[in-house]
Amino acid sequence: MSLGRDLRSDFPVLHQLVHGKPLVYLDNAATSHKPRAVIEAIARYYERDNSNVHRGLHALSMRATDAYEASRARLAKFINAADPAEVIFTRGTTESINVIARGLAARLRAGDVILTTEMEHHSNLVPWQQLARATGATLRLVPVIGADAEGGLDLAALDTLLTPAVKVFAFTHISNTLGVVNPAAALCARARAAGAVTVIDAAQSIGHVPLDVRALGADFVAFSGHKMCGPTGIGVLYGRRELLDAMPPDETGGGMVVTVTYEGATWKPAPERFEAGTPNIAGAVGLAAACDYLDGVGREAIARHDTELAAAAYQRLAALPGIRLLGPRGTRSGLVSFAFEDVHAHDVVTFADEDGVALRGGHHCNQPLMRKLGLASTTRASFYLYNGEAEIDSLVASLRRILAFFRA
Ligand code: 7TS
Repeated sequence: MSLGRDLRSDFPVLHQLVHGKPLVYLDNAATSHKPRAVIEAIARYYERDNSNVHRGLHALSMRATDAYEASRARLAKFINAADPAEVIFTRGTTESINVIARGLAARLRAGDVILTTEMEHHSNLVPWQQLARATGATLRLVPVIGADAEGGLDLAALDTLLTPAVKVFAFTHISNTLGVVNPAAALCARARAAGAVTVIDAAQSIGHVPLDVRALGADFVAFSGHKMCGPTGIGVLYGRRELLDAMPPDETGGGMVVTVTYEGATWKPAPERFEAGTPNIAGAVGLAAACDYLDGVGREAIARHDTELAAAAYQRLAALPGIRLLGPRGTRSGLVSFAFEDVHAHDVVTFADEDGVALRGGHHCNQPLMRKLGLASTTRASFYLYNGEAEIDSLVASLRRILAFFRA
C-alpha cells in the first residue's frame, strides 16, 4: 500500500497530538487535509499577486487574472474537459448542483421525469426535489439492492425507469455512506440513449480516482475542492459547452454581463456567465496546486491505495462481534460505514476521539437512505493518500475498547 514515499510529511496538520495521542485522521470523506504545496500556493498568491480579476490593467490585476485563468485551464486538464470555458468555479458541489438544477428549469414541463437514486447525498437530492416542485416534473429514484445496500444500485430497474419522459438523470459517482462505486460511464451512456441529460456528483470521486469527463460521457459534473486536498469555498461545475451556452445565468451582477443599460443587460458566454461578482481567486489558485499535487502522486496509485486500505479495514471490522457493515462486500471505494446495534454512532465517535482517531458518526446527509436501511446513523472511517495500515490497527483497537466499555 505504499505510494512511494511518506506523504504524511507533506501535510502539516497531521503532525499533532489529539488528547495526548497521535492524530489518526479517518474523516476524509468529509474533508481532506491540505499539503504544504497548496497552503504555500495560496500564501504566495496573497503575498505577491493579490488583486481583482478581469477588471484592472495594472500589473497585479493582470497577474491575478492570469493566475485565475491558468487555474481554470489546470482544472480543465485535470478532468480532461474539451475547453477551459467548460469549467465554472463555484463554492463547491452543493452550489454546482443547485446552479445546474435551476439552470435546467426551462427544459422541464409537467409530466417530465427527473431521475436520481436512493443513495444520494442531500445535495444531490433536495435541489432536484425543488426543481420538480417548481416545474411540475416528477422525481423518481433508482433503488438500492439489499438490506445493507450491499448490491449497490438496481441497474435492472433502469430498464423501466429510463423512459423518454426522463429529462435529467443525476447520480453520485461514489456514495459517501456506502462506498459504492457506480458505473458512471455506463449510466451516462444509457441516459444519453434515452435522451436524458446526465449530472454526476463527483464529490467523493474527484480526489480519489482518475476522472475524465469525456470518457465518462457526462453532460454535467459537480465537485468540491476541499475533498481533493484543495481549499474550502471553491469547487467546480463542469458542463458541456453547448449546454452551458443554452443555460440562463443563475446569479447576475458584475463580471458576467456584456452591455448594461438602465433597462436590461446581455450576458457573456460561459464561464463568465455563471461567475457573477468577485470570484474566489486564491481558492482557484489553491485548487490548481491540489491538482498538481494529486497528479504528482498519481491518481491511479491513490485509487489503489485507498481501496486497499478500505478493503483491509472492512475485513478487520467484519471480525468485530455485533457489527453491521454497509455497502458492497467486494470492491468498494476508500471508506467503510458500519453500525453496532448496542452502541450509538455518536458514542463510537466520541470514544474514538479520546484515542486520537477522527471518525464521522451520523446520517452523513443521507437521511432517506438511513431510514430505508432501518438505521438512525452509522460510523464511517474514510481513507486517503496519507493514511496507512497502522491507522487501521488504531481504529480497530479503539473500537475494541469502546465495545468492551459498553458491553462490560
Ligand atoms: N455529494 C456527496 C456525495 C458528498 O459526499 C458531499 C459532502 C456533497 C455532495 C456536498 O459537498 P459540499 O462540499 O458542497 O458540502 N459529503 C460530506 C460527508 O460525507 N461528510 O461531510 C460532508
